[in-house]
Amino acid sequence: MADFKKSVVYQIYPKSFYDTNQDGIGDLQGVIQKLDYIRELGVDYIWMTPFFVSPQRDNGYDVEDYYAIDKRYGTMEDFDLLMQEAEARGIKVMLDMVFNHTSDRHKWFQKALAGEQEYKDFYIFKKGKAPGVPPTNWQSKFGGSAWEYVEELDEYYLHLFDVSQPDLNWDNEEVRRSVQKVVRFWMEKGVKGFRFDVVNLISKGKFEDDMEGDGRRFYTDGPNIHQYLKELNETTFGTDAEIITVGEMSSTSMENCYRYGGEKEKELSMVFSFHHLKVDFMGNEKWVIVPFDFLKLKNILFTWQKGMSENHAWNAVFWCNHDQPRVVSRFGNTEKYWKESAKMLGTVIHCLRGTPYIYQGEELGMTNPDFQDISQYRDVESLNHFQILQDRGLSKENAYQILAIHSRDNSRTPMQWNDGKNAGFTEGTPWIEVNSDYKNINAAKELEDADSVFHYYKKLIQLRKDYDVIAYGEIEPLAELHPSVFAYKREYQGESLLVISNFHGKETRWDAEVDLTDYQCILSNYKEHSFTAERCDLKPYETLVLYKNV
Ligand code: TEU
Ligand code: CA
Repeated sequence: MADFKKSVVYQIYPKSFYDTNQDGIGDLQGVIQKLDYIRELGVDYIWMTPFFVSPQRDNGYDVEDYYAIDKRYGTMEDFDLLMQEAEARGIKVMLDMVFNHTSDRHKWFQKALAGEQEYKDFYIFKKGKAPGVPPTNWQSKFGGSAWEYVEELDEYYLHLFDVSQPDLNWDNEEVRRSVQKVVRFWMEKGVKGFRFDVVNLISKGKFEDDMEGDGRRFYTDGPNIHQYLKELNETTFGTDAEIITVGEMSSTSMENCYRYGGEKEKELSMVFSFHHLKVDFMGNEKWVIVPFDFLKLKNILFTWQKGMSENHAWNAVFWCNHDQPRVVSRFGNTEKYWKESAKMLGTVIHCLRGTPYIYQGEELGMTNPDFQDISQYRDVESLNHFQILQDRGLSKENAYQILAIHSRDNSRTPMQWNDGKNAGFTEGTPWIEVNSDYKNINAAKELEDADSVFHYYKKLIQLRKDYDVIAYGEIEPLAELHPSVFAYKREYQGESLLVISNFHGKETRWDAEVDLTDYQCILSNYKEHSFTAERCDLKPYETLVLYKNV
């Protein structure tokens, strides 16, 4: 059985990882060449975001052919070699399956557009309510209506994401069978993990106008979702106990996640949820500037930690991915305490109950690039919202400030390998600009520095292997109302772990709710610490991992 509780996953966004043929786009050969770097870090899995044939309107989350590699990334031979080379290093490969929608260039959709009923049933086509009025008022997650009119058919199709990403109709058994075939194809290639993109959106409910919101309550965690996941499990990865799975759950509820990631449910190994990353939103509105709410962040994380634990379900724990800004820019400090805060944030996540995910460059403390002009952005969501924000009356300057904080491109700048041209990512012109801080923040420099963020992440990963309490322990929140301290206790078979972190740039004191006698510090981002049996005095962004075995 794959012990995903002892494992750490490293996410690779191939487009921005390493370019070997100098076309400015990272490729599979690039991943192969950097496998030794990944092994050095000590992770168990690499999760590769989609590299299948795609028009790349949404960087591969718009799949045109699930069975073939996009030429930009390489060939099937490259993929097979990657599998071999990864295996030789004890690294397993997790693929990203995008089954809520396809690209509009997928042959199924092309046939649907040509009027073939069999394939129209693969998607969600509906008549408008009246001429020029879409079937419902639902909004696309990338802005605008979620429906697109097709004149030849006099019908609309649903696209919860970009107009080029039509939603599949999972209520059609043929769709479910086709998708299962794709999973089995990649299983036969030795893939040992799957991440399922926005998988809690696949079961659509009633098609009604939403008078309270953007429509999400009608299709999120929909009526047949658990049945469809159980069926997918049974017909594909459930036959191989070595395979781990994670579902990306958009705007989900905890009650549903008890089942998605439930030990006995036979759905998925674990779930990504995002509520803790909306603490710098206004409700569901991301395109605003508000300081992050620290108490809310703790409250959400702790509520999920306890709820999932009590209900025997498993979380993926993470700050970063290819859709999120860089965490050190978001919740840390990119100036005086860059290194301290990057290490602190890593510690908070890695010692929680759940499987930690590291997004490429996070282990170096990579930051948001602070783009100043729309020409620097590539992401369809950012480009759409740059316009939408101005249509709402905001100035260009204001729109830029908001993008610089929230754009998904913040995490998509090239991986910073060294201080040479384009940070060593490519000799050509990178598809998206390199962050200008690469002379200070890069892998070559950090590999040589024993005190670097990289070496600290290495220790965090190793800690999970060395201490069962991190992988299997219960969790108890501490300091819940403290304005700057994030603290919790883990316990397992006589082992006790305390993780105490200062989330702010000022010294702070925590009057401990637990007796700190007999605890030893096993990891910290400072050399000297000050704690007694009753309290902890924490320096800016200080983090302490204390351990005791009775
Ligand atoms: O993302 C799903 C998703 O809804 C968000 O992460 C989204 O990027 C955010 O809400 C926008 O504010 C997944 C993929 O991770 C993302 O890259 C894809 O664009 C999306 O699905 C569509 O496949
Ligand atoms: Ca390339």
